[in-house]
Amino acid sequence: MKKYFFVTTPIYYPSGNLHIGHAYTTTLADVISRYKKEDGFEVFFLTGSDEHGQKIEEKAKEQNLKPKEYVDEIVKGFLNLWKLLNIDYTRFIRTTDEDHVVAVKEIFSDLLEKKLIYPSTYKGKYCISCEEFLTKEQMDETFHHFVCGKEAKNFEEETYMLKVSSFKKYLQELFSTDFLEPESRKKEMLNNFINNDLEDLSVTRVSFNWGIQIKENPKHVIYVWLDALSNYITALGYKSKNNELLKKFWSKDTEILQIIGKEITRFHSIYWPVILNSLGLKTPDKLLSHGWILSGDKKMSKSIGNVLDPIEIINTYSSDALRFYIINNLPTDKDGSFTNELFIESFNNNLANNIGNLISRVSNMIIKYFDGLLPIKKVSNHWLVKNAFDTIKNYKEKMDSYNMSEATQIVLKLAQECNKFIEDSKPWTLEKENKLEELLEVLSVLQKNIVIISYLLKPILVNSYPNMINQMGLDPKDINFKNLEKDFKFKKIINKLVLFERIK
Ligand code: ME8
Repeated sequence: MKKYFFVTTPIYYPSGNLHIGHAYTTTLADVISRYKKEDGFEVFFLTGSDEHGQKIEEKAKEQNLKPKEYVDEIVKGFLNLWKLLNIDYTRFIRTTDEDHVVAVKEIFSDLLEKKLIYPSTYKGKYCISCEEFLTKEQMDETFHHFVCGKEAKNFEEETYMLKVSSFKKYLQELFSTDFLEPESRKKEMLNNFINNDLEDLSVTRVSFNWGIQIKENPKHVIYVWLDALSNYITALGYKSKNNELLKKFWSKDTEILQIIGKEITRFHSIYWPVILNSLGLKTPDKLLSHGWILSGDKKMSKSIGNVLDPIEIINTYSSDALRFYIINNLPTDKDGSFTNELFIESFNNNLANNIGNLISRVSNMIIKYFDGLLPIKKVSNHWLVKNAFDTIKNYKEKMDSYNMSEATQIVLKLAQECNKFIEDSKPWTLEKENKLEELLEVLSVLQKNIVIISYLLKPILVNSYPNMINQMGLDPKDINFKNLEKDFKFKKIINKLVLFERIK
């Protein structure tokens, strides 16, 4: 039976250029998407830009541009970054895309008709920078938002409200499942919102224009979050004539993973399921709410201005190096750091000294001792090859539960074992003592293991993978999960490439 996988990132605000934080989420999604493809899934990977709202309207005004002109420029930068970082999305949705705009209007009308949206007024505090109505728990005593440090403004406006409060029981049931990860975030949502004052959500605004107008009362534009969250289904053709993609990728049999940063967990774990439930659609199987990349002890963020530019890092090192650091060094269940020192240390330890060194030692020995081609030798019963087969199984278990950092570390551990195996078995001595059968076995074991290691790192090391595999005398397209444990027909190794040269 065909397996389907749908993975999404948040759609980012084009209120400035993207930084390492955005690269983090998008790389997580890209790596899991590439892994699922290798594992036989048909995959739809969605990312995009969240272009409406007061903040964007104000930014455009500062530059004397129309909002659309302003976002068009910034979005070009998004696309360029994703290209440089090898992000292989299926669709890049913009909330100004015509099909999205039409569908959001329909969604609003549908919910209004079902009386799940009703006209009202809203009074409270609003953070423009985060486009979020704040509760008192989210601000300090001078009304500064804990997340971005900006002062929230008084807000009183005619608005339409979504009846979130009547979904308390539904949400409590949803939160008794493992749909939201990590567990700590679940508790936070239950204590602060669901089991506390579960308030209705304002879904339209009248004090600015840059948004999707509702048909029923054109002075209202849809408040960014109803517009933005809907992208996950409008991108698949929800409310359009052609909804083949929706049937495939938002069905009960599809595995749906949504990856977000922890500050938008409330929107994705409470309001989004309420909207989906109101529309009669299933809730995603997993909402992975990852921690922040910090700069010092603060969230790296556009509004604070303490950001690192991923393009600089890609140009200085490489996109594979950045992808590797993100996946290996930034586990999703905690906050993480990104500094030049940590980045270089991780690159040198893991990619240069461990993986790169292993590949170059083994390919050099195959060239030196066997003229680049080992006579066929079956090694699948060797203990180290058996370790590699276990590694495949353990890696898959971790990847299947979206634990990409641990999956990577399992592979790195195998590479360390291989390096140690070289030290212990001393192939150079075997050659001197003319123990050619033993030498052949050692090198055949290592060659087989390097193919496995390289293949498991393929979703991360997109540009390096073909070189890693060529360096072992194989063609990248010859390898897949189905034949990974079988015997390969290696070709003669000619090249001596230096992969992952140490950063000085
Ligand atoms: O919130 N560490 O857009 P946004 C880790 N448009 N991840 C980070 C990060 C950091 N320091 N900074 C940003 C929005 N991110 C809305 C989303 S979705 C329907 C609408 C990542 O441009 C992380 O994924 O502020 C976070 O959730 C997202 O960027 C916020 O991007």
